[in-house]
Amino acid sequence: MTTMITLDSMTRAAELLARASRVMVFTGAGVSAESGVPTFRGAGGLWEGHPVEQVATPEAFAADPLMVWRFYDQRRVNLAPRRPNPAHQVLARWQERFASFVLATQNVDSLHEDAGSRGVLHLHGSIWRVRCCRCQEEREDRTAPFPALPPRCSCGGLLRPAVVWFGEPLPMDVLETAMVASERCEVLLVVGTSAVVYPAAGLVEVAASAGASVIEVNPQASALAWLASVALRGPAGEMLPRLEEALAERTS
Ligand code: BV8
Ligand code: ZN
Repeated sequence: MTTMITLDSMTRAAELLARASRVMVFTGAGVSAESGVPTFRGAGGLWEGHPVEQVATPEAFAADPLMVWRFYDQRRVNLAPRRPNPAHQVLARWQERFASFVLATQNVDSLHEDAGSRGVLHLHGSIWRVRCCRCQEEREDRTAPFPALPPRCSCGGLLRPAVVWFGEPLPMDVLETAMVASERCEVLLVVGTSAVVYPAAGLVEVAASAGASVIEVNPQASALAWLASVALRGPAGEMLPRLEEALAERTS
């Protein structure tokens, strides 16, 4: 079923991109929805079963590492078979298409990389990386499920998911790089985020106030929809391939 959107919004979005040489994309859980990954908020959201303050905070982990690991181990098991959808694939192709292209994501999955994106800015870390609470060693670990929970480091220390929990600072270098890119970009494409989590969502405000044109791709209006000059109100897996087509017509 093709989502009916006003043709002029697709045309206008394509025209903005056709004229841009510095493009930035900011994604959230919605870009992975069509890969079968549950989003956080809204019906059937991931947080529904687990109020976020109970599982995605350092306090929750300190109080009950086993309960928090049960949540993350289950998410890793569910994520393991998931594959990129057409939205991830379009974004991976666009890294060659523009003179400057930066992709920043709030997602902790690796579907952008699996689709071929490189240098992805992971503002909230990665569910596929673990860090030792004792020796701080951090590494990629795809074991799913872990044979025993909570998993331990070779030093005997407790491992934690290398994600950013509520109340924790974002990785400074990653946030800084993303902020600079949002100040410089001519177009910011905001794909599949409710834009309620800060400081990540602040990227949209920084880009807009620096004069970028914001295009939102989301079936619903995000909290920052008012900053968008164009909204493509449909699923990213359908909207981005149509946008790629409309762009090709303008630049062939
Ligand atoms: C910090 C990683 C300070 C873990 C996540 C009041 C009280 C307490 C805290 C705060 C407060 N006010 C503000 C804060 C700060 C807090 C915050 O912003 N809270 C919000 C909720 C109010 N932020 C923090 O705590 C951050 N840290 O501020 O630290 C500090 C500074 C210095 C020193 C010490 C401390 C840390 C925030 C990071 C939290 N970690 N996740 C994990 O994943 O398990 S956040 C979590 O939400 C995910 O990362 C997710 O990426 C992020 C945002 O959610 P979305 O991606 O937008 O997903 P959502 O489900 O919300 O929306 C999906 C969208 O997709 C919808 O719009 C839907 O319409 C759309 N969609 C659906 N299908 C499709 C689609 N779109 C396109 N196509 C489709 N097919
Ligand atoms: Zn260790």
